[in-house]
Formats: sequence, C-alpha cells, structure tokens
Amino acid sequence: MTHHHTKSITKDGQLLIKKMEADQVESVWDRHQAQQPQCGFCELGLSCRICVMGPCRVDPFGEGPQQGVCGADGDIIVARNLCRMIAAGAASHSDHGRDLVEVLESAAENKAPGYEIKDGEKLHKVASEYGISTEGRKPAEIAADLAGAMKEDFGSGKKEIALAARAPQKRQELWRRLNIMPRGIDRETSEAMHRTHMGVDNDWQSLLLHGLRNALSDGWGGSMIATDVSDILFGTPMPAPTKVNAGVLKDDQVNVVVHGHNPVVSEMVLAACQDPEIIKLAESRGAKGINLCGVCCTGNELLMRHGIPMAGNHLMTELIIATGAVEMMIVDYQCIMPSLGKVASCYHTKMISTSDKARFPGMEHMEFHPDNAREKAYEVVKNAVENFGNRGEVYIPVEPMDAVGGFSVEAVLGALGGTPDPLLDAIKAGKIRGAAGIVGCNNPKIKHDYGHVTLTKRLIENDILVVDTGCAAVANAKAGFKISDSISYAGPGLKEVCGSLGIPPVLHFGSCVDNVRILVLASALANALGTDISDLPLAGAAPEWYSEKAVAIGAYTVASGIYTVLGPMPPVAGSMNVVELLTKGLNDVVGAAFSVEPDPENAAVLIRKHIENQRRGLGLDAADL
Ligand code: SF4
Ligand code: MSK
Repeated sequence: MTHHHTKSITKDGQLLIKKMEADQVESVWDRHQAQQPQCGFCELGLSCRICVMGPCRVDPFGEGPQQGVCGADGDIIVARNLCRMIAAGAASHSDHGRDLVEVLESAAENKAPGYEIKDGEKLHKVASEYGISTEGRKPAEIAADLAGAMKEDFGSGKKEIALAARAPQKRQELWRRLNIMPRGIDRETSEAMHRTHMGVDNDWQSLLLHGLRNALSDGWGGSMIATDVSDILFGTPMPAPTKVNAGVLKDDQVNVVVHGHNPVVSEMVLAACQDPEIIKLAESRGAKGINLCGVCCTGNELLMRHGIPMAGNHLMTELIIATGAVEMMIVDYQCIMPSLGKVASCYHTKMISTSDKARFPGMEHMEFHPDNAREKAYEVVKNAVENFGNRGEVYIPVEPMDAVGGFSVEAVLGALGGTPDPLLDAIKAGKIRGAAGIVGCNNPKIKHDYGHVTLTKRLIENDILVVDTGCAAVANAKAGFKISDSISYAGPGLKEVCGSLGIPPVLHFGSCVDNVRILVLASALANALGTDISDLPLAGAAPEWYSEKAVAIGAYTVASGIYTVLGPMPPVAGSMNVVELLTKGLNDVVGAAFSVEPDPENAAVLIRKHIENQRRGLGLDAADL
C-alpha cells in the first residue's frame, strides 16, 4: 500500500519512499509497521529484564503482579529504566567527546597527520578555563595539557567537572545543594549503572536525581568537550551558505555521503574529496567531480564548519541510498540504522564503517585512527570514485533548498557586536518574546519532519527566535526557514530584529552534541541579566525524538533550568509518581520540568504560554498585567 504522503511532509521523502516501494526495498516505515502492536508494558516502562530472576512486568491495571520477582514496584522499575536510558545517552555523547580528546592529544604529539589546531583563540580560551597557562606557550604544548585536563574530567579524581563553571553561579549553587553537581563524566554513568543493578538504589526519587546528575555530566561535560575540541581542531563555525535535501546529490558527479556523529573521519574525507589528484581521477572515470554531502550529525558538523551540503536527516538515510546516486556512504557511529547495508545491497552504493566500536552488517570495515586517517580517507574516496562506473539508474527527485548554517555562540555574539545586549534589548522590548531550542531526531511514529517544521513555524510567527540542532535543524533547513527570505515567516518583531541583523529567524546551531552551544548562550543571557537560566523566557523541544541520547539531552536541559516539551512519550507512563515528578515536581527542584505533547500545534501553545509567564516573572511586560 502506498501511503508515502502520510509518512513524510517532504517532497523528496515522499517521492523516495515511493521509489523504495517500487524497488521493493524494505524501509524503516515497513519495519515499524511490522512491529505493530508494540509491547504495552515496554511502552509504559513497566517491563524489567535487568536480572535473570526476571524478566518481569508490572500490570498497569492493578490486576496482575504489582512487583517484579525481586520486589521492585512500578515506580522503581520505571525510574531504573529511565536512568539507564540517560546513562546510555550520556555515555554515547561522552565517548564521542573522549575520541576527540584523543585526537587533540595525538595532534599535540604530532602523531595525527592532517589534524592540526585550527582555532588557536578557542584553544587559549578553553585552556584558561581549565587553569592551564597559555602565555608564551606553543599551541601543541597547550593542547597536550588541555587534553590531559579533559581526560581528568572523565575520571573520579574531581569534585566538579571543569566546564560546569560556565553555568550561572546560582545554577551551580543549586546543583551543589541538590548534590547533583557532576563529579566525573564516566563516574556518573558508571554510578547510574551501579545504582540500577538489582538491589542497589530502590528509591525512585533518588534514582531520578542521579539521572539528572548523569545527564549534566553529558551536557556540561562530555558533549561540551566534544563541541569545544571539535571547534579547536576543525574551526569554530561561522555563518556560511549551504544547500539541503536529496537534491544536493549530483547526477554527474561521484557522490560521497558521510553519516554518523564524529567529525574526525569526515574532516579527512573532506580533504580527500578536495584533492586535485582524486578529482582528476574522478574526471578520468567520466564524472564531473566529487560531491561530498552529509546526513545526520556528521553532516551537520561539516555543514557548520565548511558549508558542505546536507542530503537529509535520520529518516532520509535509507532513502538517500535509494536514489541510486550514492557511490559510497561512510559511517562513523550513532543513529546509523543497521538496515543500511541491506538497503545499499539493492543499489550500487558501497558502505564503509570506520570506527572500531561501530560495525554493521553489509558494510566493509576500514578502521580509521588519528595516525592513519588521512591515508585511509584517500583510499576510501578513491574506491568511491572507482564505483562511479557501476551506477545504474539515478533518481534525484527534487532541487536543493538554500540555507545558512554555522551559528556558533561566537558567531551569534559576533553578529550582535560582541555582547548579548542587543538580543536582550530586543527581548526586553518584547520584539522577541523569547527563544526556543528545537532539537532531536525523526521517529517513524511521527510524520517525518511534521513535528519540527510545524512547531518552528508557529513559534517564529509568534516572535520567538528558534535555534535548532541535529535532525530538527535539517528539517527546518529543508522547509526553507534558513534563508534570508524566511523572515517573511516571522512575526513583526522578530522580522524587524532578524532583518536588521541579517540573520534568519531560525538559527542552525549544529549537531546533537552542539546543544551545549544553547546552554552556553543561555548562561551568557542569564549572566548578563544577573539571574539564573530558569528565569529566562526560554524553552526546549524535541518534537520527533527517538534516541537515548535525546533523553540525556532533555534531562540536562531541564536540570539546567529550561522547560522542555517532548513529542513522543518516554517510557514512564507506568508510574504516575515518576510522571508527576518529571512534569511538575521538578519545577520546585530545578526550576523547570517536562511536558509531553505529540501535537506540535499544542506544543507551540505550551511554549508560548511558558515564555509569556517567564516574561511576567522577570517583570518584562508589567504594563500587560
Ligand atoms: Fe525482575 Fe527485579 Fe530482576 Fe528486574 S531486577 S528482572 S524486576 S527480579
Ligand atoms: S543524528 S540523535 S537522529 S538528532 Fe544526531 Fe538525528 Fe537524533 Fe541521531
């Protein structure tokens, strides 16, 4: 049955779903359908398979068992499961951060050919935050010390991780008071796994508080390190034009697509794709050149720093292969569906996995390490070129959309003249009511991109500035919200401010780890007002999230004081105690809480109400009272 129009709001999505159906290749939507009905106990978070006295489940209707074999009730089981989701998400971002620290270390030791310090200023700034002296020292020396200091943040020797000091004083004090100040990045994840083992922490509240601490170790630790070290090594993003959607693939060029999250491999692939000799090789094989594109967050990393075009977000990754135009997809890790090898086998696309910790069926494994990455990148791109001749029919159904990416905090402050004051003035004057971060994935449970695009549209037309990351950022770029003309979608105040600054009303802040850029900007705003983040007219939303990483992001966002609306329901509804705490009780603990609202029209209303309340709290609209 063809329901392509109900699965995605995007033209390229719809047409390529149709193509996959015609090609009789199974997609994520087909597999989602085949899973129906999905397990109700698991959806509610009421199933447990933590130990082998189980698996257990608690009956939500109160008729069957109310405890697992060990005696854990619904509250404990739900809280433990949620904690483990946070731990997995925090571990993923933070392990990615660690990989970058290792590259920084190798680069400092001159053992990573091709990698260098691209942003010396940022190196100095971050090093001084770690208390490392920079005066008269060579970048390599500073980088070596910084890598060492960052590694300590991962361990157990500290009382507080270094970058938590970027949060406003009041927030830091609150974390200390609640005993949720993260001490070490790996430590908090490891402790989360310990606490959730059978017979350890069986107080659902204390479990959830630790979940917040674990999430904070990601947001102000692992992810923040990932973003900062990426900026140091590859350059801090600055606004630059790019193009997005499946139309960025070229029918007359060798198309190489990078997928995953870590920019370490893709930066070297980019260098190889730009090498005149390889381009010549491509021409000798009948191609007009080599076209490097991204999907998901590795794509976002390249888009932010180099304006590399973006072929699509999470639910587009299979569809991009179905164009028949991709010579090679090179993957690192996270969000790479294990189905991709099988999909690629139906076309001529070669799939290459590059990380020793991420292997996939139907992919060729070519391991990249800092010392061999440049060499390997040349090798794989040459292989991609050689695959051009194997192309069959190509179907690139749309023209690309223009977009601007590259809004780091440095770039935003630069556009504002060096201080957040003009932005604050616009907020105080009510021209901009507030700001919302729209982040996260796609999920086949929600019409592809509908949640992101609808929510964003509603917010900007109501004068709320939107910053976005991850797959949400790609959805909004495809929808045309990131060109200068897009100010026509904005309300009058936002239109005026964006028009005078020459920026779109929706700012691309980067990949998933780059959500920390939102935290840093929020801190700057709070500090400029002499207040805490939880007082600001800000909100977060993840309208189509699917991943454990998104749970960690949501948890650190709320623990940092930002109200957050989730589209899909997390598996917590089996415990009304947990639901109450997450959606209400946390307001009294960390000054922010979650809402769950699958309909983005309603989510927009919730966010607008929240932002207006926050404004009143700050006394910004006293006249309206
Ligand atoms: Fe069952 Fe308790 Fe074991 Fe979970 S930890 S599987 S609830 S016995
Ligand atoms: S890639 S974590 S699907 S945003 Fe970061 Fe997209 Fe979500 Fe992966």
